[in-house]
Amino acid sequence: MLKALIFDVDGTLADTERFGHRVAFNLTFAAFGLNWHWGETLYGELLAVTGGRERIKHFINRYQPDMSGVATNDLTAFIETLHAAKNRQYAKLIETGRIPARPGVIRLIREAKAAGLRLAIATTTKLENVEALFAASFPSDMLSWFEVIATDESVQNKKPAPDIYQYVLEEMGLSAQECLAFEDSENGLRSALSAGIPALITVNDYTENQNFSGALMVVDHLGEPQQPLTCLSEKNCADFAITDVAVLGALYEAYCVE
Ligand code: XBP
Ligand code: MG
Repeated sequence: MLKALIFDVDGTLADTERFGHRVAFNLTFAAFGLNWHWGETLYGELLAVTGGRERIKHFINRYQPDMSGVATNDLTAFIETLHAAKNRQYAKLIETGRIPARPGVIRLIREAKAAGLRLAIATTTKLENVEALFAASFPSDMLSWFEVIATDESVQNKKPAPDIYQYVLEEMGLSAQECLAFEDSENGLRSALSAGIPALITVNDYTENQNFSGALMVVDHLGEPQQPLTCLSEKNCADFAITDVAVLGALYEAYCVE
């Protein structure tokens, strides 16, 4: 029986990458006097590396050969400082409320709670970033509906490793077959599937051309009555305009129950 929905954050609940994290990284680089700029295209490429600290490290290795002489400890400390400053910038940007929840997200969370489904979050970003997003762009108290909020702080190996989803399952005392995951990226999908959890994908501009083989369904967004979704996967796309609890239940019964 379907018991819980587990949501990724960045790119899934809201389009936080292009106008949130990316902008915050650039403001931080400028504040530190670095002439680095992550344009939209470069950021799309850098997103292959999950985690802000890991992304900065990858960027330095790939694009800043001048820094190759810096001792590893110094570099790690520098990246840590830069990343913490980026998250402060991110919180300021998010506070303005400029990044709303994606279509259908708040509706589905409400319906799921009303239907008695349990809720969790499995994200690569930090807890403070999740809190900032919910405070600014979600109904008050909604974050407290999530009984497990698994973040950067929860596990060591980031997506596409299964660790974050395994952590959520353990905390909730559920098996993978009792859950559905919501993701926007190939790394996120691989993470959920490696933990055995079926996953539904809502793509965005950064991820629409990624490989989503194995996904339960791929859609452009979760859909609102006034803003119907478009199904992008060949399989499992019945004729429905929104992803609601009844649709999820039907998909689950049809494709996830052995
Ligand atoms: C997406 C990520 C994150 C964000 C930036 O995570 O890979 O690294 O880009 O956040 P998810 P941090 O989709 O799993 O939420 O800088 O805090 O890592
Ligand atoms: Mg994501």
